[in-house]
Amino acid sequence: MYFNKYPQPENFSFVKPTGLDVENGSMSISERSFKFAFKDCGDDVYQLVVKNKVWPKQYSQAELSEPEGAEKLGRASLSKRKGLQISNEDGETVLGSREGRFFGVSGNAWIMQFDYEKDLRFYGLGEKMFGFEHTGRSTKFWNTDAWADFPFESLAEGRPDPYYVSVPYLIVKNGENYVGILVNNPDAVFMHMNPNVIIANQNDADDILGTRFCIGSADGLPEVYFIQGESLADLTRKLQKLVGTTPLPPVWAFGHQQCRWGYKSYKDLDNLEKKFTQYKIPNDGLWIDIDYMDGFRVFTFDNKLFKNPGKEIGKIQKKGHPVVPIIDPGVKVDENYEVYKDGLKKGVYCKNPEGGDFIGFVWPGATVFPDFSMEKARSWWAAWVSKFVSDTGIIGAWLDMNDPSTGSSECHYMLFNDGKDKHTTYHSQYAMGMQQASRDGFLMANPELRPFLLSRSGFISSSRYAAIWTGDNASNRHYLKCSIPCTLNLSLSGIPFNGPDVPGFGFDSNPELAIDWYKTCFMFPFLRNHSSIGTLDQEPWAFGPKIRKVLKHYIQLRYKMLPYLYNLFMDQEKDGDPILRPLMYHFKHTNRVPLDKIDDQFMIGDSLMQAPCMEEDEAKREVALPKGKWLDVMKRQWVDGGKKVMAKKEDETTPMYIRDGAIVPMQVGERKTHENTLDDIELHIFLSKDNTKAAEYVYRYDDGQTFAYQEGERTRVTLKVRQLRGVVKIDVVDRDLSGGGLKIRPVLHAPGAKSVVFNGVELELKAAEMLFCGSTLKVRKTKAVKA
Ligand code: NBV
Repeated sequence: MYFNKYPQPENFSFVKPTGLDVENGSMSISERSFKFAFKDCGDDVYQLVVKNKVWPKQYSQAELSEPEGAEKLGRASLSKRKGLQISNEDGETVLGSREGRFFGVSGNAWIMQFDYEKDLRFYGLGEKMFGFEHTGRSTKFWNTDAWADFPFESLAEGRPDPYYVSVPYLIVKNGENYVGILVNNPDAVFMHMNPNVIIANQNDADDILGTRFCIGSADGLPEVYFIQGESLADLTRKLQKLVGTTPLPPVWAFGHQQCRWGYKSYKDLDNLEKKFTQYKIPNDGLWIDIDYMDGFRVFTFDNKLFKNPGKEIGKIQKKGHPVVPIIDPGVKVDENYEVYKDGLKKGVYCKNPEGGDFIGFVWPGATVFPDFSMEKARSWWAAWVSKFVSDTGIIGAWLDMNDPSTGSSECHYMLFNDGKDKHTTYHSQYAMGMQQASRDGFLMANPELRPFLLSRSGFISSSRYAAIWTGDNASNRHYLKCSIPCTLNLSLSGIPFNGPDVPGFGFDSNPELAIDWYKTCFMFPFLRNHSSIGTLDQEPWAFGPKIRKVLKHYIQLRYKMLPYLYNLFMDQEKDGDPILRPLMYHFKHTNRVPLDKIDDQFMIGDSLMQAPCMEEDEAKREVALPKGKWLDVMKRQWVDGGKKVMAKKEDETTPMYIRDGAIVPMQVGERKTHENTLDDIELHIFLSKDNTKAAEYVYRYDDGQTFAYQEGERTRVTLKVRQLRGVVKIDVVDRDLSGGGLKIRPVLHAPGAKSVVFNGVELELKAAEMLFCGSTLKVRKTKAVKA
């Protein structure tokens, strides 16, 4: 497979208006006949499926919510002359086929070309390394193992593409209108967003044809969803309904995670636990990498490193640190190894074209691979995972190398479905099969516990099973800067729970970089410190006391704001809004404050906005501040938005802006351990002097680990806040204490407030200070009250 050469429309034959029979759902293209169905699935989602014998079945195992199949075609239309059109509420066309290029084929490959206008903007595409807005790019979707599939020298400052995760989902922005195009096809899907590249790797060559905006695939059933959205938020919610939202993870998954390729023994875990306690740095998961295994045999432990894994893991977990082992899919070929023998007996491995088991060369040497495309292999794997979970007491796992990485063995010889299906039918879904089976295994062992799985690769809808970390990055500013757009686009593409290795995986990190990386990512949905073997240590204390103090502050702050993050995740599960959002998710792009290409600022929920300093020697940076009033945390002042402002780079602070009217639940005081007190919170209320608008916030908490919340065991308190003539009124307007009682401690960031009244009772206000993002904020607090 070539990664930077793409199918081009010139090599396709397109259906002519005379060959398109819309009434009967058939078309002919140079002597070949195709059947098609274009239907309205409800909720402004439209599905096109084209059938022909070269695409015998739908190989995609993406779990999409069943389209309803209404008769009408709502905001979409298909006609001989214009091809496919999607319009907005007012009937204006947002996306339309390029004339005469509605659908084309080239052998088994297919393509759809659309009208390109220079105002169109492109986003999404799942996990990509090339920035937030994608105009001018061509890309493919094919899960890769970046460090093995691209020349090593090209990685450090490069933008390897395709990357680990394949989500062929393109967001097209046309003014304030949006259309999402989801290609439900596991083969090598490609997309052109008007690239100016004709000769591969020659960026200066002109695109002589100009309007190259296409989607297609090298093979496989053309099943394409078109989703119309009135805003980016509306579109994202509709996409999430289709692909499924991410089930609420256990609360420990939102804490800080400590990992390193090299942690491998009980001694390492014990040592880490002691260090976090000694320095009063909160941390949840402690992760162990491949060396804990006996000769890299999956589901085993090296008995010199763990004498009694169950007991030793239990000891660490009792102290509040879930131990998260890596699990690779490859099974060592070894006649004396139970797992291998069992799989052989059950016939669960991928085949080669000669009918033998496909052999790859990964950590254990010669390795076979469970064929997750088959139910029997998924349940076989689930049973082994379940046993591993029961034997060790683990409550989460780290699924690596599932791209799948086959080492030096060409993966096209790896066949699926007992050798009947070629490699391309399942390659990019392999990780998802492993995630599904692993989640099933955890649930078999502990049906009441929410498992946490982290995976390297993924596919459409895989966020139902596992979170994603964005693979092997490098400890440098290039990857630091890429981390924001990469996480934002994954978040817009149906994978909201994700994050990079902080402060960088490959090569050595350094004090300044570690600080900038933590300041940037401390509120990312997933936060894990992970580094490669052979690199300098980079635990939060590794760079000395001065740096430790700063990193500790940001980690503590994440824990302080954990109730906010956790509640954002509950919203995600219910409505589909991601945690990290681009500014244009909430604000309009204007000429004064253009937002459509901003990739170095982001929103955390709808209340907090960060604009981190990521350059090495910058003294200050420009920040786009959308309309409205903001609390500039560094300046400790309310400032007017609707313009660009400057922020200084300082050692301990970071540019953070809080929206007027924001209500942010936080844990009490400074957080020194991972322990949470979700039933006793500070309620931070941010109000500029003249803000008289009512604000509402729904605070929820549950036991943080089981599914009991689905049976109603969750506390839910709706609060209304309003400031009028210097009085801040806080009222509980709805209350369900099914998960337990709730104590609230209002904290005011409201310079105009003279008094505060909670449920009709005036509370005494006391002046206090609070260290927030390195800045000492003057606040006023009241005593705790019962909700
Ligand atoms: O298991 C070792 C590493 C792991 O630390 C990393 O996070 C994975 O992305 N793993 C890849 C295999 C080695 C890659 C060079």
